[in-house]
Amino acid sequence: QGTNMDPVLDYVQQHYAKPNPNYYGVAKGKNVIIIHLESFQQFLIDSKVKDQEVTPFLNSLYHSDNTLSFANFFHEVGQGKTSDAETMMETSLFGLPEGSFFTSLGSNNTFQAAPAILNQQQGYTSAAFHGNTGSFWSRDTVYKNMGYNYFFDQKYYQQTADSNTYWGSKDKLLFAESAKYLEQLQQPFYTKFLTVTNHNPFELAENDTEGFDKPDTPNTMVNNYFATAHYLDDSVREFFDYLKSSGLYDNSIVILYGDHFGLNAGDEKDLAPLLNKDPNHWTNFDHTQLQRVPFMIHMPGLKGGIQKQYGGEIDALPTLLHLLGVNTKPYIFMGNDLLSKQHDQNVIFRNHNFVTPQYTVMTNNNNNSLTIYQNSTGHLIEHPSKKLEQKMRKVAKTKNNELNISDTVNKTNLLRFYTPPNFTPVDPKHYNYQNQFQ
Ligand code: GP9
Ligand code: MN
Repeated sequence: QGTNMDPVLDYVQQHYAKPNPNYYGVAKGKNVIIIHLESFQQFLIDSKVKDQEVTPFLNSLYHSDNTLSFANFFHEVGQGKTSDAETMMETSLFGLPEGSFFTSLGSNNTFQAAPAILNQQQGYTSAAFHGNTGSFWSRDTVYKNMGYNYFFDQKYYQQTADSNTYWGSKDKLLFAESAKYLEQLQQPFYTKFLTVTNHNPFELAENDTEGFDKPDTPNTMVNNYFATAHYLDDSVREFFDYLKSSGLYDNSIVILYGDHFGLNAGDEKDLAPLLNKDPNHWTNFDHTQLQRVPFMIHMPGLKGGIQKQYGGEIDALPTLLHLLGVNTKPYIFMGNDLLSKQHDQNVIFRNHNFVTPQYTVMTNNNNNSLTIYQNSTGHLIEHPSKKLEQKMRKVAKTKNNELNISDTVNKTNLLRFYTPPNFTPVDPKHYNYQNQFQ
């Protein structure tokens, strides 16, 4: 066909990790509920401010025997922020080196995305719930290409004087008002709830965080971040209460993930004392450690526990599909199953820095040098051995190749030339998000 699919297929085949037999299919036929925790960083889990737990409910989920909790899971977004996280979570391809894949190409490209795969393989109905305007990040068109059956955007939620923050419906209202739509969905369903309240500048009315005493750092952004994270935590607790009382909890698997950092690099020195770190010795290593975000998989009866293996957003979809008993081999995915013995634990960021279970590595494009930190100590390795240096260069090469392959697929819309067996490309014309269930 004159396309560049061969190197892509080679990479995907080599990089495939076969499912862990202890987990393959354990969630087969369950409803899938994905909770997108806006700007939520892993350091919030188990953190305390003035003796108060910041996120008591998420902490309880993190430590639940029925939750697979990934302690070393990193966001991998670029400028496309939330939309990059969605790209990775739903397609296991990366966002672009510049800009947002959703807004620049997502409205026209062919996808192999979770909603379509699950619909065609296992009869799932899909829906996205988000309290911001539907056209933000071009979601109203991109979701059609992904095969989302329903998209409930801002116009499906009440708009009153105090129902919104700048980014849309407050999270508690989003969850509460989504129930009436959720209940009408054909099961099994694949759904995602995109929260917004914990978004920069983290502004929220005092009475929404009553009883929570913010930190008193000199940085308002830092102080507010803990308050909106606390609110988000409580909104998830309320949603779980609803899931349990409605009975949906018993036949659902819930995935929770943080999309990316909330506090910018410039705010980290003010955050440092709250993490018992010295702001005067804040390094690139420390900054990179803060790129951890939650990834939790919760289901009644699931054999959970805190997972130490390293991974990132690119790995979420193959992990989930294997739990649902879907063979991922036919699809063009860049990530691989976090639960597989063959899982690739090297995590690349969009700026080409990367982490391995042992090292955190900065790549300097100007002089092609590597700066290597030891994860166990946080120390810079001043004079790395030739052997270590070579090993890290090899990782850099492989992972950069992964980014390049993903970019080629997205930038040249390669999936239009490659239809996996038993997959029908999505026709966006079949989807319409006006007047759903009203
Ligand atoms: C907007 C929300 C925020 O709808 O998803 O996106 P972000 O600014 O985090 O990319
Ligand atoms: Mn975001």
